[in-house]
Amino acid sequence: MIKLHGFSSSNYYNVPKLALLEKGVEFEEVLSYTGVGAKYKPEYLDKSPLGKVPALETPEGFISESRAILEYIEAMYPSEPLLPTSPFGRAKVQELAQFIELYFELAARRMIPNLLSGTQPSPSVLKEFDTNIHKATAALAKLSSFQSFAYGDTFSLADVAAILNLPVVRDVGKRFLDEDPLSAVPGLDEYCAQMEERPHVKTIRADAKADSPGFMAHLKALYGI
Ligand SMILES: N[C@@H](CCC(=O)N[C@@H](CS)C(=O)NCC(=O)O)C(=O)O
Repeated sequence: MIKLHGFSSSNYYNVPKLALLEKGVEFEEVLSYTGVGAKYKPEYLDKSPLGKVPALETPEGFISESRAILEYIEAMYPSEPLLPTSPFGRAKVQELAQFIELYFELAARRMIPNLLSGTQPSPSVLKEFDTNIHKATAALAKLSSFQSFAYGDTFSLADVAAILNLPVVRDVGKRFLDEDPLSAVPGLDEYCAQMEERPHVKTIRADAKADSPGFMAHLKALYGI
């Protein structure tokens, strides 16, 4: 059976996890927090060269990078597809997923340490986030109208990206900008509420909540935060 290495509080880990759950693929979860190196799981570097989460253990070896893992999952388990059949549709889903990761998740990620440790980000980082996120928010509405799904009329990898990454951006915005930068995207609130009702999204949220004390204890033990 394939094994997914990582931890359930990680939005990147949850990307392949939600894909596997939605596709009904059996898999085993192997707990591994971030911060691998001399003090913690140095052997993990053989699974994921930069020590990043997630990593997928397959009969042929390990795969790191969530996007590559998704590609493997989709090719190996084609039933319950998470990509449309047409080349154009596939590209549009990937466009949206990549857009969300690059211009939302990565913009907010720089402030996740602040969110976790209760510290203030540097004013220059915050200003850059503020500028970039408002630009990206206006552009997002051009890529999706967030009706029932982010793209087309079935659940896809665009929904996986949206429902796992956009809430983090909202948390960062509300905490450090005193506003939800995504509130201006038409349809997004209703869409997110609907996605949260999906049974596998509920599992992801419940597992993240259950993992949170362990992750915080790990951060404290490793970094003192
Ligand atoms: N590009 C990677 C990013 C994964 C990533 O940044 N994961 C975080 C956890 S949410 C991590 O491992 N951070 C530790 C680090 O960057 O050293 C992917 O798509 O898998």
